[in-house]
Amino acid sequence: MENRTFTMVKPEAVQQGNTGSILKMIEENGFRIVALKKVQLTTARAGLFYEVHKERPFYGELVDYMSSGPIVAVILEKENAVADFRALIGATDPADAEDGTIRKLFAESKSKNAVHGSDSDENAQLESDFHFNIEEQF
Ligand code: IDP
Ligand code: MG
Repeated sequence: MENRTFTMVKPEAVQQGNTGSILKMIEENGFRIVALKKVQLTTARAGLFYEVHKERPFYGELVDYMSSGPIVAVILEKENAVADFRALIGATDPADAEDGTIRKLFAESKSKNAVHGSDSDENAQLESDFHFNIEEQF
């Protein structure tokens, strides 16, 4: 799955009505939507998704936040998808994100930072499988 990545539009961006603008930017930057759904994670599912961060001090806050409202989960396809998508979203903290990036434009804070982006091909595959079965991918 080297040409795919996984993203979520996070609860605050969905709630603020930014889903469409964010998806438009993603498509305009050459990513093809392979799968897409709006879903609210339970705290248990959010905890599982972010299990790699469970020792980090912000884990509890992150799990509460990510289960606080619906998210939009998306699988994306493009050559060099993981790295190109990380470049498009910008740094974790919008204060450090470059102008024109999704987080610079839409994020509220380091925790409420509008979008998720997979950090490796391996995690893109795991995260995509977490949210979608094969019949939901086109
Ligand atoms: P990333 O989303 O840019 O890959 P990670 O370090 O993987 O950043 O962190 C996962 C998510 O955890 C971030 O997107 C953000 O929502 C949240 N987060 C990261 N660092 C902090 C922090 O210092 N305080 C609160 N939340 C954080
Ligand atoms: Mg990460």
